[in-house]
Amino acid sequence: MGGKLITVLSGGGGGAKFVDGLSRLTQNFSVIANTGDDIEIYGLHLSPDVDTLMYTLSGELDIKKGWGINKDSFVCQNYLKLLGHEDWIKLGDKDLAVHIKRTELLKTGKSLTEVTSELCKKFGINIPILPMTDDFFQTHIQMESCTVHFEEYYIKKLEGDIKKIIYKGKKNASPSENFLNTLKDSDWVIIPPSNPLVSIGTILSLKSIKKRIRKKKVIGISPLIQGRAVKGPLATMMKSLNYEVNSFGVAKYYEDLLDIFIVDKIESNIAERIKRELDIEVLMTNTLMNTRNDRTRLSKFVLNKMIE
Ligand code: GDP
Ligand code: FO1
Repeated sequence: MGGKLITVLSGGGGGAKFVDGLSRLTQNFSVIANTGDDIEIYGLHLSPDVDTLMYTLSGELDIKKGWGINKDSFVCQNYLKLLGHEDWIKLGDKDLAVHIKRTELLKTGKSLTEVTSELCKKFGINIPILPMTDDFFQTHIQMESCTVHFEEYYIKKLEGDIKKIIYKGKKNASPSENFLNTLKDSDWVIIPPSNPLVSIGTILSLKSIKKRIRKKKVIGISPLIQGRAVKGPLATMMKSLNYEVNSFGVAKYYEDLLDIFIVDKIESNIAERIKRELDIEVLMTNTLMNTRNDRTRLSKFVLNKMIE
């Protein structure tokens, strides 16, 4: 790999766990964070995937929930509820402080990239977490009877078929400068087991990004194991949108980008099919990241393949 950087595209769940493992083996990478989940709540700018990455890498994450800060309290949120505020999205007191600080810094005219970098410094994180864009971008989910922000769909666990994913802002949003620079300096791009439709697809929807990534070596890891998501609505979403709900469907989604795809070791049939029908090199290993060891082991597996 020499001194070359690695670019990792990431959502907040599977992506953050993988990045955590990778950070224990190398510091030579940057993380591009999906900002399609960004939303304004109580006038504050939330950047859920940036925050999950930040809390994970700093060891502050509430691991049990998979989001928010460990041992946080909800005094402010509970009081807001008493005052009649909607509380479908739970904001812990410490978490709120982060959103207040972010919003305040953004109001001074700083970009989301600059603000994220400042926050990361406070959290003692050396790995660059780079928002995919500094421009307005929100992922919305169109359902039969309504269209909602992805956060609302995700947190309220809304049921029913989804009709369309809307990348709001896509036309006017540019990839951040740091994203483009990091990509330029990278030989390899890693697509960890994140949601292809609303975490990675969001990043890939930005102008020129797919074209730039095609010039790199790309290694991806399936977020589905035996057709099931480890967490979250991916399987339901894929079914609604008529994708095959398994690792083959994910490989097909990334078909024009992938050089190597990693599927779980219990998926040998699917692995064969991906090789045969999509002509992508497929590797098999345990892809479930339950423990810190799992995370490092999977990252090592990926790094070893890059060194070969
Ligand atoms: P989100 O922003 O919270 O949705 O997180 P990501 O987009 O980064 O990741 C969500 C996806 O990661 C889901 O589809 C999960 O199935 C997948 N995922 C989470 N943990 C694991 C894991 O340990 N192994 C694998 N293979 N996939 C995982
Ligand atoms: N996830 C939940 O399931 N329930 C919540 O109330 C919730 C609040 C929340 C607040 C701030 C934040 O940064 C993330 C939060 N999350 C919550 C997680 C978030 O919905 C997910 O990370 C999604 O963005 C999926 O990627």
